[in-house]
Amino acid sequence: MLEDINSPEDLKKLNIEEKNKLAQEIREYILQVVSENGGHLASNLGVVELTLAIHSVLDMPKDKVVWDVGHQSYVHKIITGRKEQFKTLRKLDGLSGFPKINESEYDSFNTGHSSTSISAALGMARARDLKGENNQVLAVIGDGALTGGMALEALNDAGFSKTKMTVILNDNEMSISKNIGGLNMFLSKLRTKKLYKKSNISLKKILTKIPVIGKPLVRIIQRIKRSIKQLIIPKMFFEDIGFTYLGPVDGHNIEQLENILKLSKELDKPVLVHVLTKKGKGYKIAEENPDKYHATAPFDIETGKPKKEKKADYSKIFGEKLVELANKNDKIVAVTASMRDGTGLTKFQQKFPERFFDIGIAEQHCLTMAAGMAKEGMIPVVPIYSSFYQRAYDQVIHDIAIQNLPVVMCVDRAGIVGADGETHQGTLDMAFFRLVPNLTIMAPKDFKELEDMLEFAINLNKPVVIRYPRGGEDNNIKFEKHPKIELGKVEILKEGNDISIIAIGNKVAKAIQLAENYKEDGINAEVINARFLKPLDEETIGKSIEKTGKVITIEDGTKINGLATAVKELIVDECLENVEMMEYAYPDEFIKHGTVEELEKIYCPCPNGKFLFGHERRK
Ligand SMILES: Cc1ncc(C[n+]2csc(CCOP(=O)(O)OP(=O)(O)O)c2C)c(N)n1
Repeated sequence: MLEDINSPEDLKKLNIEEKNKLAQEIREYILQVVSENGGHLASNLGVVELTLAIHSVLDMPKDKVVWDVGHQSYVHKIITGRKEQFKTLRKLDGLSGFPKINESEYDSFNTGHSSTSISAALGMARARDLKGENNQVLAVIGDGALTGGMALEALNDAGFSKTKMTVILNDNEMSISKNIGGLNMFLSKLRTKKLYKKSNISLKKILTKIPVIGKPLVRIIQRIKRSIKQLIIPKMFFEDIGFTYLGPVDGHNIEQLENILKLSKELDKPVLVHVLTKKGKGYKIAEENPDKYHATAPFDIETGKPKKEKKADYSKIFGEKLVELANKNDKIVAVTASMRDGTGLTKFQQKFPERFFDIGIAEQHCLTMAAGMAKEGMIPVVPIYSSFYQRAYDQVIHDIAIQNLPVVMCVDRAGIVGADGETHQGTLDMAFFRLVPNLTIMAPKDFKELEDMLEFAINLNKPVVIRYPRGGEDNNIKFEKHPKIELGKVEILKEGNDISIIAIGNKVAKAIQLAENYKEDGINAEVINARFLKPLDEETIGKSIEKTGKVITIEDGTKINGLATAVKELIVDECLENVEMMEYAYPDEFIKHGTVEELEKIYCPCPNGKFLFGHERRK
């Protein structure tokens, strides 16, 4: 079947039985490619039938679909002319794992971060109305993403606006881990209403008897349905805020899905279609462990085991140290925005369930809630991926920094993260956090320094940011010494007179290697582990630069407003004369997808591992 599908038009020619066969083939294809390339498996296996139904009923690219988070867009990509390219999924210059408007006209809007789809779709629907056009606009959002504030803000606006659009709620009861929260409790009431399902079936029967669905008739049906439903479902939230609620419908039954989508198309107002799916559907190992197979590294299909042994990573070290510290200090609490496993908090939850809070995919609420706890004497530790901290910037400023509250903000996945691409690269946090008064910002050179920094941060009684990368330590360098962390003080790793190499975080290992390279040419470099981006150890760094007259900065952040900028400011402010400077930092660009190693090479300005200065550089 799949062989003949090159566009949604080909799909439309198939009958339901053929579409079911196609669904099976697509599952196998996704499994094959993701097991080789890595990627988001379980979410995609769960939306195969839903995606086929959407493409059967809609007329894309005229009609628009916004995929929330976008990690579940593989099926959509496969049937919109990217079947062959799908083999290059997440590879450098290959297909992105997320929708990209530059990749295909079928991708209506870029996504990657959660809970944006309803806002974007509503914007598109309003633009359509202003232009006098009549295309369909759909947002496909998971029950996890629905816990994000933006999604609720958008529902509020869309329901009230009466704008014609459809929100498909893909409800699999899972975020990455089990979904949480009051909304989830509400959805579970909807899921179990058998009577309500029946009323849908009768609705379908009525509709199939009528060749052309007249709008007034649909409205009458709506009214009947509504009155039945109000009897059954107390406080029908979606309807009360202005949506017509259709469902729940079996998300693996293409025929039922097509029927309900056709009905939603006829309604001239905001509609929410509640679709029940199973995460990991069709691959037993993922069905049983949907959290583990939400996003996966390459694995063996037979056993489900990863192809490469997983080594210790910063998140794991962080989680273990936090448990150790929490054993001694009962003020420590851990808060996660739906990323318990990814941020290393699983053990903490097991050990201290009452001091662990998963608050949903809601980074803004997460930080302000943590601020509230800190205000009342707790020490909240909040690990969030760097790119998701972007969401909570004002909460960090307004609720934490201004009140100088002791929240320990752990920025996981800092720097280039690789295959997830531009929405997930963690390259901006140093730049945006450095602007904020009252923040202390640090980055460890290795695991042990992360442990020391975490302990230091917990005792600091001020807002602190600790940033660390995805994955593990740099295996080429083993640091023997770990002098005590002191606020705003560097660690001098090697003394020298010719060049000052100043690095931060996991790039400190690179600084050591660079110094070794220079040694071959008889150049004696001083190597400084900055430890703190803020407050910067201006005295020690200033003296070193004054001594050598040449400085190299290395960081896994942007050229703008990171370590390089801080050192430049120091040079100018202190009137250090005749200083030559080279910086190793990421350019003012969004960084594409590929492996971390490939991307470091592309975005690294030192081709042969050495930096040139002055006239040599100009040549
Ligand atoms: C702002 C933000 N925070 C966290 C994430 C990480 N994340 C990606 S998918 C996901 C769970 C999504 O659950 P749901 O919307 O129910 O979709 P499903 O995968 O279950 O289909 C999370 C937390 C993200 N993409 N964006």
